[in-house]
Amino acid sequence: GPRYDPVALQNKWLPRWEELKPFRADIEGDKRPRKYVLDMFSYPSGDLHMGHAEAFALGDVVARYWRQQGFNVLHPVGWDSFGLPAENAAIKRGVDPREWTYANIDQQKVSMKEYATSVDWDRELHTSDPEYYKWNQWLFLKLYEKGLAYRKESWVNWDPVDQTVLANEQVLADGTSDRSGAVVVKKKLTQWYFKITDYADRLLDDLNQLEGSWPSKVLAMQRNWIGRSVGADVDFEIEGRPEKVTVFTTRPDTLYGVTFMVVAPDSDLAAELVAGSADPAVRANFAEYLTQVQKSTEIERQDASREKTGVFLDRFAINPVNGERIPIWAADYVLADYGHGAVMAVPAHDQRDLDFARKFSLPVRVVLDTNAAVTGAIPVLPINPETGEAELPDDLPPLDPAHTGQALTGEGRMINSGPLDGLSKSNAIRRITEILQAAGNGRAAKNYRLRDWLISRQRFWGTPIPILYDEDGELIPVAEEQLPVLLPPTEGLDLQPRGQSPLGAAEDWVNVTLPDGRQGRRDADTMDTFVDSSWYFLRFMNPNDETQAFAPKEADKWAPVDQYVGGVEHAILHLLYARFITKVLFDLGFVSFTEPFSALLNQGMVLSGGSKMSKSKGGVNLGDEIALYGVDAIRLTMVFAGPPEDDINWEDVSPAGSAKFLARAWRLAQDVTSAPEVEWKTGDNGLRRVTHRFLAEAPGLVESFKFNVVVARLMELVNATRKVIDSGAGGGDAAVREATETVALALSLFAPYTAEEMWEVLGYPASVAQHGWRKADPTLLVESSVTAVVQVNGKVRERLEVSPTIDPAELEQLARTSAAVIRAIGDGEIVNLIVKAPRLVSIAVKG
Ligand code: ANZ
Repeated sequence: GPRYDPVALQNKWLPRWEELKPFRADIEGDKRPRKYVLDMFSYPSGDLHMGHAEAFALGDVVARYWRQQGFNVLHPVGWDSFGLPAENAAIKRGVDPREWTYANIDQQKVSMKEYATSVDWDRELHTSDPEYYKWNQWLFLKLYEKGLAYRKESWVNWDPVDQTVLANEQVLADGTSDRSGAVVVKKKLTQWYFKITDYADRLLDDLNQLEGSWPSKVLAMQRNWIGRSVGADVDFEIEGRPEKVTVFTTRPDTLYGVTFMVVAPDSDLAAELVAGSADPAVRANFAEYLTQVQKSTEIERQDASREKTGVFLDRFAINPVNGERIPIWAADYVLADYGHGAVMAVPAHDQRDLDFARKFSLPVRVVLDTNAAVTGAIPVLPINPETGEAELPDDLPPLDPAHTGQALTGEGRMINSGPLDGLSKSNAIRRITEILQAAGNGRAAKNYRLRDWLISRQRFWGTPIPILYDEDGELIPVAEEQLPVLLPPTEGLDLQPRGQSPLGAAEDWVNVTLPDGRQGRRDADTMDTFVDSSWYFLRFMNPNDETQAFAPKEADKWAPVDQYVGGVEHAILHLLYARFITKVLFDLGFVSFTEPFSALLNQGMVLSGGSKMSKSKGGVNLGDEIALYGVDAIRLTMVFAGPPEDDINWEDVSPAGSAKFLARAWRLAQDVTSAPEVEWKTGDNGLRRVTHRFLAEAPGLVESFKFNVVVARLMELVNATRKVIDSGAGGGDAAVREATETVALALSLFAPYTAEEMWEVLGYPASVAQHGWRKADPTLLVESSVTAVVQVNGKVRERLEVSPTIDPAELEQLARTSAAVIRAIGDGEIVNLIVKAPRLVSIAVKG
């Protein structure tokens, strides 16, 4: 007979689908309920790889499933096509980044189509098209109007290899660039920022809405990134300076334990304070220290184990609660852009301050007795009858951080703290905040780890920032009607990174006539590509709309995205930015929801030899695997390997096994001899039960992402069907057709080519993807028998196969007549007998 030939099936069905467009979302007229399923769009840096193959297989199961369940599904595709890799490749090869980018897109597109992702190709978008990036510029102007886009001169993370600024999020934990791998350095530049910090509270609090539908790991990472700290701002007078200096502290309770103040060496405050010192040696010392500090990364500076360094600024502050005069130092463990860039140092209770105090011989004063119990009164200690003094138990550590080197960070009772004495830590925090507030030199305050989003890039291949400057540097936003500000041709431009945007050298482009006729210049920087991806999900409803970024009415009908699928590497950056922009658009009245992605699935990675595959490290090539086993077998292997969020070690799975299984399934359809009109009821009852159990269980399993379990059950169904065919009943049995159709419907989620072919062989028109799932017949779900257990004095003595609807009296009768039960009762007297039909008979016997 014919042979299962996956490549032939691909060649047959791919063009048919192009024609039929079975995956088109109906944006307007459709009455069906809607679902929006979105895979994180891909960066066109080369052809699709195994990682894409996993993510797209998983997302596609979800999209195909909801379609099958009767939903009008929007499952679009786009390309995140601006960015450095295109520019770097273009520089290397001397071509326009456009050429490289669009050639890669074409290649990925062919592969994605072959991979049978059920996307609506009519909605494809590329962020590097002027039709798209025009709306990035529109978005920028909206943020600017709202005061959410601003320019600031500041120290920025500088990638010395790519010669560009990096967002904090792009600096890896070891202080290197996530782009080039170079060690990131600091540089002072005037840059554009988006004021995401205005949204810190909402970004944090709204994560609660996503609990249960986003991976808890991602929620935790977002919370940690936003990093809200609650405490107080305290104002310190400075000798010889009219203005006070404010510090942020999470521990205002320790205010009586402050013995010095530390400011960030790279803050304006440090420079100003040291300039006020009369001692030239102090100023020289500071200057030298600052140079040294600027060579270290933020990550190094936050490393608590690092040897403390610092210099005395020859200035003094006054503690507002006790009037003490404390020296002011500059040290790099204090960061310029956190809190107020200055701290009140409490060495007894803060490890960093203690390390610093020990290094520079500064005083340490304990203000919290961590040996005292927190609840109830200070414990009554045993009194030594000879000395008459309270005796500390031996196992209590002495309150001597200056000598032990261990800061006292635990709970306790306040001491040496005037009005706070005797209070617990939390009560002291409350009390001192009130005291400060009443005296006007402090107040409750919050701080965030989150920084504003730096969006300027000194590179060519991105969205031009729609801002002009006059000769005085005065800023003029480009009028909305003038958008898009198009990227110029690359001809004659040197794209080589030089620390300034290459656009600045495009004379014809950068020099403009201002609206009032004067001469001006364009902002030559381009936007971070995370701007592009922060709102792309809103563009898919009307990707070709020339009048607006997106249609608010359509956006509200479809968004938020019901299921977002993508890698955990986007746990912070992309997701945080998309959440922020969604909230901004909500505030501007463009959308009526505040979270972009209702549910998130992070697929695991595909590993080879235990390590992540990548272009540089090599690994398994997707194209080769597809050539060997076929698309369907690869897709099936991806979903069968385990829970979607787990990594897949490609050596541990069997695409050959998947192909074999698909051939088995396909052969069932070949062997069915009955007509589509055959009466199901006449079929083999046992097989019908297996089929209907599967029909009943599969949807719940898919919805809880147990795709691998669905495949396992499907294998059982295929085996049961084969058994009936081979048992002599043959392919004419109605139950065989019913089971095989069910196999095809289920396979359409995982192995679309095989499923489509089976569906045609079974006598139906394409496409199986448009056919609904079948409802299970409840009468076939009733179990035909259950096991009843008979216990005598708690011990199981008999198991009986009985009907699930057995009468309790009948069950008791069966139990009483069982030989094993009679033996167990022996001469005893039955004192109690409980029947719980159909599962249990429990007999209590005495004597
Ligand atoms: C006094 C104190 C006493 C502090 C104590 C802690 C413990 P989080 O939780 O990360 O918000 N701090 C404030 N601004 C800083 C800056 N710019 N750079 C480095 N450290 C800074 O940390 C807040 C605490 O970190 C603040 O509370 C302050 O030290 C320090 F027993 O103030 B604390």
